[in-house]
Amino acid sequence: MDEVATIYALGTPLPSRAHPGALSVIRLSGPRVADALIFLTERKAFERGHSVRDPSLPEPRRMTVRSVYDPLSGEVIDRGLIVWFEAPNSETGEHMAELHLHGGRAVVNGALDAIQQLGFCRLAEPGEFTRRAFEHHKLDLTRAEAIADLVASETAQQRRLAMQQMDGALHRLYEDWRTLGLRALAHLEAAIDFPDEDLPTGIAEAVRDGITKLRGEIAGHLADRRGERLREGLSIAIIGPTNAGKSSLINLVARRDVAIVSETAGTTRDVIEVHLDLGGWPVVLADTAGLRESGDAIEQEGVRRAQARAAAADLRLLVLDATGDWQATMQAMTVGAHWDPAHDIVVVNKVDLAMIDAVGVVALSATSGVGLPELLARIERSASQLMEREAAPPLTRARHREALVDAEQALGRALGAPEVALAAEDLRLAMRALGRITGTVRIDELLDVIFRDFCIGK
Ligand SMILES: Nc1nc2c(ncn2[C@@H]2O[C@H](COP(=O)(O)OP(=O)(O)OP(=O)(O)O)[C@@H](O)[C@H]2O)c(=O)[nH]1
Ligand SMILES: [Mg+2]
Repeated sequence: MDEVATIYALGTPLPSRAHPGALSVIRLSGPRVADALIFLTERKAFERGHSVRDPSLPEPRRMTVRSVYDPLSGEVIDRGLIVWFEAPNSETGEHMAELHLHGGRAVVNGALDAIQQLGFCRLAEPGEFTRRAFEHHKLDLTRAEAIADLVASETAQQRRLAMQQMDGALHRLYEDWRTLGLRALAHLEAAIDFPDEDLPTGIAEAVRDGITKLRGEIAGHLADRRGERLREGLSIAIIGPTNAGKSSLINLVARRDVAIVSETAGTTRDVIEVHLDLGGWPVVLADTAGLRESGDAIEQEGVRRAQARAAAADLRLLVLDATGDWQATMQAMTVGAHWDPAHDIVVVNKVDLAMIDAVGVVALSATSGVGLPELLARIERSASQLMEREAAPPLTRARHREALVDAEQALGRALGAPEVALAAEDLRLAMRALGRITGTVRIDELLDVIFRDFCIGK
């Protein structure tokens, strides 16, 4: 068997001339971290091939000031804070060390070169620290994914979701389901092993009820799109008749000219998107083509896309022109399956030109900004209603969704199976699918892809 390599990597961004950092952190993990620490922090120890101090390692998990030396020349590269973590009490479960150095380019390059010169460490591959933590049972896959999400999170709500998942909320949910399923499976297997003694009807019913309940919970979880919305952004479509001021509105909210505004009706043809943080909610706001009957083929296509976007959006803003008969347009456009009166918002624009007197709608002047605070407050309110936190943590990744769909379908087949043995087989498949999410059931070729995927800083 190959010896496990001692790996190292810069954990903070590589400093550039334009962006040197105050600090940079280099991490090491693996069986020879203690040697590396001694050779890097004791001058000439590398030449001698051993340490003179006793005990030469700093106390574990305590920051210690040390000079870092070039092992070959003995030159001081920097003086910084060193931490030694003795296995298994480290993030990866292996011996680990952190070098907290000054964030200059020459310091970082000098220290990385020094480690390379030791000859027994290699640069970590993408995701390798996380993978080792997983191998040593320090993390399950959902927690590892949560760390990647936390690093990538841009809004406060995304951060909260990632923290919840990092605390193990999803891990517990999926493992609890698996435990329930495995218990039912044990009963079914007992029935197969002792076919003559019929399963007491009480138990058969309990097993059936258990599977039905489990399947219902998974289906409910699958129907819940909050987590994916939070990761990808809540999608909001701005819709309405031509010339109502939809593009003016997106420019106002985005505080820059993302869309062309003109008095020519039918200006916007394509869907234009901006990513925003509204009250901590990540939002993808989309401007669309004005809705009207048109002879122009390009504009017709724009209208078709606008309608598709409106239908697919989580939230719609209907923009109307206060100088026209906006009540009639509102009545015509707020009917049908795609309009959700509880969350969708009617915006009556151009109130600088015509006063309006109406309740339930937002009065706005996209040119002056009057009414914008009310509009933003309404969007935030709708967003938090749509995303309302329930007791159960939401599903966050397509990878989980796929496995849950497999599990749910297998449970459905188990319930309809004509024989106990077939039901048990389907139940086993369902439990395997659940185990794939947390990594309890290992699929090695999948793991490679997953870890490369959530490698931090890539
Ligand atoms: N006075 C006034 N004019 C506005 C206001 N909002 C938009 N306009 C004007 O209305 C015209 C149409 O604005 P747009 O933002 O291009 O309208 P649109 O809904 O995107 O139009 P299409 O893309 O053609 O569907 C432009 O001349 C804007 O300057 C407003 O609040 N007050
Ligand atoms: Mg427009």
